[in-house]
Formats: sequence, C-alpha cells, structure tokens
Amino acid sequence: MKKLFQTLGPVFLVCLAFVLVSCGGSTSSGSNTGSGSPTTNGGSSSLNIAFLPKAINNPYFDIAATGGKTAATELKGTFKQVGPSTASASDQVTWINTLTEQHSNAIVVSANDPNALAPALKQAMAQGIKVVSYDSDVAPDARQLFISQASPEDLGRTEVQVLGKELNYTGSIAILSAASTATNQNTWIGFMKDELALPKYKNMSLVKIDYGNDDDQTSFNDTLNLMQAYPNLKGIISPTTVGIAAAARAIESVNKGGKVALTGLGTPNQMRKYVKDGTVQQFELWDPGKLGYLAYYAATALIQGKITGKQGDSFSAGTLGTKTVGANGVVLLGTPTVFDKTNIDQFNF
Ligand code: RAM
Repeated sequence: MKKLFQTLGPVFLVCLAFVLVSCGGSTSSGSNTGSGSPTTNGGSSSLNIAFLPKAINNPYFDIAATGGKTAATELKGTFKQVGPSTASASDQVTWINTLTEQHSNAIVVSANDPNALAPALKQAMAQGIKVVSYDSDVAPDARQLFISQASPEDLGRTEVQVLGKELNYTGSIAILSAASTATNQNTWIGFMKDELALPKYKNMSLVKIDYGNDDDQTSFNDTLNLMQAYPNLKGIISPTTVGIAAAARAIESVNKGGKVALTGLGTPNQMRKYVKDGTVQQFELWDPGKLGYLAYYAATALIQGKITGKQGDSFSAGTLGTKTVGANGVVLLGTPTVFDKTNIDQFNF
C-alpha cells in the first residue's frame, strides 16, 4: 500500500493541482468592495463582468448581486461588485474609469445620473468594454443595452392608483424619492404626474417631491420634516426601497401609522413588518435577483458576440428563458408584484 502511494503520490499531487486550477477557473463569486480597491474572485478570465450599482450597502443591490453571482456560476465567469458608499454620480464616474483601466469585459451599471456617467462609459465602450445598464438607465448612446425591471409607465401610474384608492382620491400627498438626478425615479415620477393630472385625482394634490438620496437617515429625517411641514399630509409615495423603509419607520415613530398612507417600491423582507402592522397596505417590486441575473446573461451575450444589442436580437437568459432586445436596446424583465398582507409571506427577498 505504502509502495503504491509512493508510486502514485506525485501523479496524485499533479492531478490535485490540476483539479484546483480548473475549479479556480470556473468558480464565480462576488465581493462587495465598498469604496476601496475592487477585488475579483475566481472565474474564467474570458468572462469578467463588474456590477456598479448606485451605491453599495443597499439591500436592493445586494439582492441583484446575488442574481448576478448565480448567473456567473452558471456561465463560468467572474462576478464582482464595486461602487460608492453613497448614491453619487461623480463617484460612479471614478469607478467606471477604474474598471476601464482594469479591462473589465463588461460594466453593468445602475445610474445615479443618465448624463454625468455618459462620457466615461463611452470611453469604456471605445476600448471594447461592453456596457449594460440595469435598474436605472444611462443616456442610450452610452450603453449597448438597458435591462429594465418593468414598464416605467405602469410603475409610475400604479403607485398613484394604489395611493389614490387608499385615500379615497382626496388629500395632499408627497413623493420621497432617491437622488434628484436618478434616471429611474425621475421617469416614474413623470408618469405619476401624468396620472395625477387625470380628473379622478382632482381632489388630490402633490405638495412636495423630496430627495432622500437613497440614504436611510436622510430619508427618515425628510419624512419627519414632510409631516411637520404639511400637517394635513395624507399620503407618501416612495419609489425607492431605501426611502419607503425609512418612511415607514418615521411614520411609526410619530404614531402616524394608518393616518399617513404610504406606498411605493420596497423589498418584501424590509416591508413585511409594516404591512403586518397596517402602516403600509400595498407596495410593489420586481425580483431584484432576477434583474441582476438577466443583466449578467445579457452582458455575456454581448461579450461573446452572440448579440450586438440591436432590436430583435435574442439571447438565452438561463432559467429566465430566451429574451429579445426591444426598441432602444431595452430588455424587459417582466411585470412587478404587488405585495399586501395576503401574499407577503410568500416572498423572501
Ligand atoms: C432603490 C434604488 C433603485 C430602485 C429601487 C426601487 O433601491 O433607488 O434604483 O430601483 O430603490
């Protein structure tokens, strides 16, 4: 036996080393690097994709990153997530430049500003880096594809419809948004205003749009300020997962649960408590994990030259099936889910 090991030992070690190297090449994993240096873990060097969310430390983007990592594992690529610690467009530009210097194969970005990021992204594209926006778009000529979570018009209008119904179409309302330049929130707010202009909302008035900058404490304080500045405020729409959770907490902190209605976009795990205690009746969201998963698959199809991003291109998106590029390079994830106390326990994200 000993003799056999002595003979096979070196062969065994060589095999083991081979297996470990192979594993290293095909394992994907992610890392949240905050504002420090980005790190890459594992993966094949030919598929090296970086996610750049509006900010790290936002549970929404962490869920999206989980989906990105799953896709990376399936496609034998690498995943990494880098980004600013606050939702800042200029910090995102710095990260885009860093990723360009590092020759990422693709940058998957959720923009704090559609235009401020464009020059840096165009520079990345000029060097052959594929650019995919997800969640919050950039100027269309600064990316190949936008992975859209849901129809922006539906999202904007339904949030007003939900609140209108809860308020019997009467009273003053406010919007608590994210960054004032955020592409996604501003598009939704545009459709909210269109909806509010319809005759059935004639007794509702939008008194203020506030920007909590996707910062928990700012959003919490701003909600308290709104309720103080407008003592008759009847409802708030917060189309940001950070904002709606902070607003719910603020409303409860001054015992206004049920008196100031709240809806918008939130994660079921963050909002469960407020739905169960009646502070929030309904809110909506898509599955951010699926958004990240789809974005990684789309970036891969671009990198591998299977698509160029033109309308009609289609590609395999793993468990999401085949996806087709629509007008203006938009790929749609699907329709969002409306959560309330009857279904919220069915969701865990
Ligand atoms: C926040 C971000 C993100 C938005 C969600 C709903 O986490 O602003 O961009 O899509 O909310």
